[in-house]
Amino acid sequence: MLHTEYKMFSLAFIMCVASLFLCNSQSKTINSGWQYSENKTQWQTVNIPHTWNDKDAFDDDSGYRRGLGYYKKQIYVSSQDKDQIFYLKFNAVNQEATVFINGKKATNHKGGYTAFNVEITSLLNFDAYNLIEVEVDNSHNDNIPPLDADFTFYGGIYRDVELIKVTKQHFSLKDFASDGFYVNYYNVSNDKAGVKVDILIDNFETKTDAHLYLEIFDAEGNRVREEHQGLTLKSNKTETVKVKFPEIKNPKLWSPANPYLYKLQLTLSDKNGTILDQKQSNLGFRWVTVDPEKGFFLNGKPIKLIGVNRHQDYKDYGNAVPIELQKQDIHLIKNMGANVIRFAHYPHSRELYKLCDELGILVWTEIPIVNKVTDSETFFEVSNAMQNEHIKQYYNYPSVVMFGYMNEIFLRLAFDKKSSDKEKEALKTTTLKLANQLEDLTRKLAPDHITVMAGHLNEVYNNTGIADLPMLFGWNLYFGWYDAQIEDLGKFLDEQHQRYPKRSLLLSEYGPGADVRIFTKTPKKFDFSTNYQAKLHQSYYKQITERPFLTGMTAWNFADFGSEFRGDAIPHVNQKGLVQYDRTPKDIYYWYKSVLDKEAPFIHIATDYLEGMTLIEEELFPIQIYSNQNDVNVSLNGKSLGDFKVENGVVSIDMSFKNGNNSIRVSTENFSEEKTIKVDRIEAFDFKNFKRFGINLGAHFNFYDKAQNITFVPDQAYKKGWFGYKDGLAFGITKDKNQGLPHNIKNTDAEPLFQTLLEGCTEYQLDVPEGNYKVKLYFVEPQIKPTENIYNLSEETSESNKTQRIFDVYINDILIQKQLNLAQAYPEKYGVTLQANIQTKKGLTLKLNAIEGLPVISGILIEKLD
Ligand code: GCB
Repeated sequence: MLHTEYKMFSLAFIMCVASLFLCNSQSKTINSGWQYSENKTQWQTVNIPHTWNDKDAFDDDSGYRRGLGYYKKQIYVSSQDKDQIFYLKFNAVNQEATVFINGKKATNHKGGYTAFNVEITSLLNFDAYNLIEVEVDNSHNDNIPPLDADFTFYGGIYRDVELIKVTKQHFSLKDFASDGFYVNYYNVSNDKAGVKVDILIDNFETKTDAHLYLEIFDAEGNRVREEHQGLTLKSNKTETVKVKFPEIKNPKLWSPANPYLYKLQLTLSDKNGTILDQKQSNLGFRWVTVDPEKGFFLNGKPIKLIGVNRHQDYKDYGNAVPIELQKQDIHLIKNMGANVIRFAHYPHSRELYKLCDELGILVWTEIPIVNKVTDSETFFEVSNAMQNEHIKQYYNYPSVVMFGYMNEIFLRLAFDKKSSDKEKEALKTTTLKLANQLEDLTRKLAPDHITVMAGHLNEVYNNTGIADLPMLFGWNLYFGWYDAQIEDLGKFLDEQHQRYPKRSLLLSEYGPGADVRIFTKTPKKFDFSTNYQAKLHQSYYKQITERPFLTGMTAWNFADFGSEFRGDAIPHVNQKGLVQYDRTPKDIYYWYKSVLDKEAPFIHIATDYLEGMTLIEEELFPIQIYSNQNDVNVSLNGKSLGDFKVENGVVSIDMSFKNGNNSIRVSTENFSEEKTIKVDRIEAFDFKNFKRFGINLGAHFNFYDKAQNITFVPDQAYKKGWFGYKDGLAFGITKDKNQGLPHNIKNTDAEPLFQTLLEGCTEYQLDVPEGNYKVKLYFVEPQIKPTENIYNLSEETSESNKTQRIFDVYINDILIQKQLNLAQAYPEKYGVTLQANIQTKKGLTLKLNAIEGLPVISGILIEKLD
């Protein structure tokens, strides 16, 4: 949108808002000063948005509180308003809410991600304070989706609460908490576009005459269409009024490249012209289709959908995230160059969809029926009600083009080792029955939208035929992570396309976990390195864009997110984000920008992790440079390394860094980017430049430990004049398997240092020169049964071998610790450190003398003392 257009549009919008104050209906948030309690005895004052799980979902392995939470608040209602109708609107309460007004039950609502309204007029006392009480429950409930999923089900009132006061005639507040009107388009093309609106009007009085006035404004604020209608509203009924505008000639179409919005305003007035109620909506002229051969079409033109999935939670806030912070996400996603967001796995705040309208981002939105269903009647009812709420509340956003209702719905079934075949067949039948109901409902309620569903890598979606129900089927594929290799993605999709040529496909999820503290020259599956993240995303993008039949791809996930039972490199967090949990972009975010955003020249030097990097020996380190330009010139420490062609958004250069500060400069015509990185370059034999030296035992990757400001380098077999293990085996992810690593290690943030280790190592040698050293050793007991994580099950986890390990620790034959028994002394997964000062003539030899079982060790840090 041009700047001036935007200004005029804002002006029109301000005028609409201003007229709201003249109108007799109003809504205000009542978010501040609620009382909250877990037990109804001790109360604390909180503001909405609020959750009670922002801390306990991250602290230890004991789960998070799933149960009841009580909220209360007083509101004063004046008798001046005694002719008004009052509603409370709860924009989201997770997951079941029972509302009481002055002690009387007003409503119960099931489902934590959609809004609900409750009419409270008859329960109010006028010229008095009125008590609102909300009993919230986030316990596991077999009747409310999601039953099970890879994200935390934070309990609380976590979106706005509104007090709505309306006159007796108003746009309906009873239709699944929608805005009371639904915008449809007809005959939309480059030449013309029509708008039809279905409006529901509630009358809380006897037969009344009223007047309905609908206007369409263009983005410049010009009124381009208007319609009037006289109404006679029946006594105490909801009236449906249909208004069809004549087509608008030469409309400006809406698209991600040009998100041109018109505005619809609806005004309801009484027979004297007094405004009773007023509503607005964005209008965007667009139409979408999918083709199994040619992909996704917007306004008749092919468009490859490339974007992200988003979860709504945020570091330190749980799901109770201030809306302005959430809006930043949408701006970040747009700035990355994405043209699509899948709001996973539930409807997010409505404000964000509105922002997608304005910024130009296509939207897939869905309800949280995830992993499994139950066959209870209530579960079916709640699911249907949820989809009604979802579609009706999100219907009018032009950005919303895809409505979904299930994610990986056979995941639990696929990993179910207990049920009989008969039970499994019954569950399939139930699932299909619900899927059919929801598909029919979605098509009926949203006939111009694309219906969608996502499945995981399993034949069951084909066998049962469930994948053929929606108009577009999304595969969530983790080749190169949970399954097989990165390169297998394309083969799988080709095969599916060949077998099901009539099915339209999207890659609805993909991505590895990545921790910005982990980096390596030899990225491997499951190592959480940012380098592996780069490798996987870069290859996936190529594989998808090469295949025109695919409608597109949405990365899993835009941001790291909370999943309480998980243990990645940060406990309780799923780290597949393109940005961190606090939204700091990881390098991969910038890589996407370099391939997607062609607007202005862009360069990014991918050095997320190089803060205080330690390099050893004569190492060359591969540095990736991301750019949307064709060629870049690169220099290191003032010396040109030459011109490089950018392919698939990347140039990768092996760089030789000197000890100290190194400056990398990348330039194109008229544009350049520079970064300085500090390198500790430690060399074999003389250990030159060595002040502190850390080794990440059993690991092939570097780990940057912020607390100690040091990079622990990868481990190696002993080399003369240098360092390494003499025996033992790397344990953990270095074997290309997640062997049930110790997760959520107490008293440390340095999980990746502890998570990889050497098992059975009896001797470790460092050939340091003569001197006085502080030596710190890191240990953890790894034989702890991994947390049940169905997302990791394709990696075989072996039952722990419970033999205890007892060993003596010596450095240069000095006994540091007798009979170290980690399991006994530190039963709760403690990250244990031992420290000693050692004076040596030459070298440090660490000995772990086994008394019982195999000794283990995770890390070594030595510091040269003066
Ligand atoms: C999936 C799920 C998603 C998980 C993701 C993962 O397939 O749909 O909810 O978070 O995998 O990271 O394992």
